[in-house]
Amino acid sequence: MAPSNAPTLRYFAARGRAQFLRYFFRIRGLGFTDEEVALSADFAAWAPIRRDRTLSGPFQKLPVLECDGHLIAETPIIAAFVHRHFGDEEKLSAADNLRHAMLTSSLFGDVMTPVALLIWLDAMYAGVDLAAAAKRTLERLNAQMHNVERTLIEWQWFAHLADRPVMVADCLLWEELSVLQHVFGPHVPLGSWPELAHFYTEFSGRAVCDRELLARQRPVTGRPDEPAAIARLQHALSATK
Ligand SMILES: N[C@@H](CCC(=O)N[C@@H](CS)C(=O)NCC(=O)O)C(=O)O
Repeated sequence: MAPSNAPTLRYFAARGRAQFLRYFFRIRGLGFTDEEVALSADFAAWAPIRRDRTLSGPFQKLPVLECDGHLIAETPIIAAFVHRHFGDEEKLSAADNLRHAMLTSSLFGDVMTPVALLIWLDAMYAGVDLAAAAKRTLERLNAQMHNVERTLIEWQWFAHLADRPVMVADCLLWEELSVLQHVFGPHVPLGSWPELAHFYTEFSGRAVCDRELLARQRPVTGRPDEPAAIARLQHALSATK
């Protein structure tokens, strides 16, 4: 189903909870307005938008998606809406739609969220043991990605990728694999997830994703001076070896 109007994606100038949607719209050639709210330590650009619930949505947070008269908040709900609205739900069986929903839910809750929390951790909790937190988070992420890989093999996700268009869940999986490498650098055990590593390098949307990453070099989160925070995390992980 083709939407009548191009949607507007409103989010911070960060990868965060919206980058996978940027990939999806671009890979599928769907016009959209990528409305970025500038990041700064005092969130000056965000304050007036936050106050205006016609822009910031019911919970005054981003992302929101404006599409065909709807103002949709909450990342998982936006992902489900996009999957349905742009015709992908009807291309899949009921079982496969459930699988796509399960994968996106797990990637939001078990990968995207802990990575963002870790990036912010020492800014939020002064004196926190960053090395211990980074090590434990990475262990849990590693276990999670093993489970994701095993399950996607069982679901024959990779075997059937070429039989359908790139969908929201693929874009989210690619983005989380990219973020894990960006944040954990040499510590991320990509090689121990061979099927995920293969998906990452061979993804048919990869050139578009790479172009988007190069065109706008956004941080993962709005944490001030995120590169230094990521360097501290990687240094802490090296020191715990
Ligand atoms: N449950 C929401 C969380 C959204 C959220 O926390 N967004 C953050 C940016 S990633 C935000 O808008 N922060 C600004 C604020 O809370 O004022 C979702 O899944 O979309």
